[in-house]
Amino acid sequence: PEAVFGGSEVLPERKEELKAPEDYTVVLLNDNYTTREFVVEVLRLVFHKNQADATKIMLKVHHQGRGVVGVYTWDIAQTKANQVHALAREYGFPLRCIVEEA
Ligand code: NFA
Repeated sequence: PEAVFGGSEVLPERKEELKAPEDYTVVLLNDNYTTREFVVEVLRLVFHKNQADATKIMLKVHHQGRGVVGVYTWDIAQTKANQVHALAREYGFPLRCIVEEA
């Protein structure tokens, strides 16, 4: 698409190239085995949530099946998802999170 002059539009219509890169949502998924305490610890360690916010997110995931943890660049979102899975494996929990386009 080209730039439109003579109107109010003076910028190229390439919104996908102008969008800020913070566009990947990390979504935490519920399961029946991971302890509530472990989920809260992961949210504090990996996502820098305080106790109150971590607890709020954990309960939302527990009751609704999934919940948004945060929105990040692609690299940061993938790294955090990997950290969650590495910690879960290390402690023997099946906790999962997914990265979705915002
Ligand atoms: N549903 C888990 C339990 O009852 C807790 C949990 C919350 C697990 C959020 C995963 C995500 N022990």
